Amino acid sequence: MSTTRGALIVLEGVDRSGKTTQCKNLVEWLSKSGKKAKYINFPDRSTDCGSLIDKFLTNNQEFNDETIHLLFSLNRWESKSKMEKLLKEGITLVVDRYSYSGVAYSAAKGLSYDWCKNPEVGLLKPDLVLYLTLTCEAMLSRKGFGNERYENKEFQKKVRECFEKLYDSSYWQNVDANRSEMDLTQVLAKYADETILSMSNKPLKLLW
Ligand code: FDM
Repeated sequence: MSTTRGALIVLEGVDRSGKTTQCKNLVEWLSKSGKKAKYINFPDRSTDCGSLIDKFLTNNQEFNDETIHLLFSLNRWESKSKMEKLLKEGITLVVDRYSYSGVAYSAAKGLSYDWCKNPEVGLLKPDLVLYLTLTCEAMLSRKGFGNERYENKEFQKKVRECFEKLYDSSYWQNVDANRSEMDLTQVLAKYADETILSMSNKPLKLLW
């Protein structure tokens, strides 16, 4: 008996756009409506590679731009088989950041888009990217940035521009995050539901 597959749904957006809260709300909403769904996030700081990334983000270790880029990519590669298995078991994955953060944050530091995309080629391609948009003013009015690397407004503006260059209307959906938490979850859930239904019998695709 063949099982219909789960959908690969990625949430992206600049810092403070509410991605993590929304990913968790979405998993809860999907589970309550009888669908199998799981939260996954990148970087996954629980692996050896993830612990190096954590040291870098918390300013306890330095890497040059290329090296940290490849570590972020490796961190996705080490999850690929597990993700594929879960999707084939019919579990929808709601992923907090993915290759798009990888490219946008490194390109914002000046690396070329093509170079940044290359190590991502062959990873699972999301069925849907929900890109949470916020105006600069709304981003700056939200609770302050923390102490991790990249958490400053000038850099975040550059990251936003880089994300916008990655936009692909064939599987991206921009969603205005400047609304109440529950309203936003409802909007995302509608897109997620449509994708789960339409992708259930389609083969998984690969980036890029
Ligand atoms: N980040 C995240 C990257 O620079 N590249 C990547 O591939 C990924 C997945 O790491 F500043 C950056 C983005 C953010 C930080 O923060 C991770 P959170 O708070 O754990 O999402």
